[in-house]
Amino acid sequence: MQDFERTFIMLKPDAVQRGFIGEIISRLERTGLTLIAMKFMQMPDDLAKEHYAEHVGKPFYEKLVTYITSGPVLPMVWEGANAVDMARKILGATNPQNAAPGTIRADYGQEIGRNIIHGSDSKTSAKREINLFFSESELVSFSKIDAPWVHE
Ligand code: DAT
Ligand code: MG
Repeated sequence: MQDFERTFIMLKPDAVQRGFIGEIISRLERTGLTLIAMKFMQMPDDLAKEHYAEHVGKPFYEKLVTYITSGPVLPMVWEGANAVDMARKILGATNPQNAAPGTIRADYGQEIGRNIIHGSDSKTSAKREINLFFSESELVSFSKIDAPWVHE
């Protein structure tokens, strides 16, 4: 089996408030990606600012931080073959109005400022974001029993 990649995925406050936690996790699970860490938390302001540091100064930055700290979020780490790109495809385009049907953002969202879910955009950001939300000991490495039926 190939070397697995890890990606950081987070359900945003709208996904939590609208009751889509279970459905969205199910959609990720059934792709064969493996959940190796999760938390349920109200994101502190400083963590939100660090998470979205690349967007400082952009016109939507303040609203983005307000949105992500407006209610509980559910940060997760998922592992699998080509996990970063695969998850981005499953999430869909940033703006739900441009996202392909069948993607999470298209199926659950209407607006870019309420786009349901976050996913790392590269291996480098995945590493940075995972370290921001989880310590090494919180990442649970294990072999899933169906692995030979998911991977060659
Ligand atoms: P993504 O979340 O797809 O990686 P991003 O990193 O460019 O997108 O932006 C982070 C979040 O900021 C995004 O999920 C929604 C919000 N956002 C991005 N571009 C925006 C814009 N032009 N107007 C309003 N919100 C925006
Ligand atoms: Mg991004």
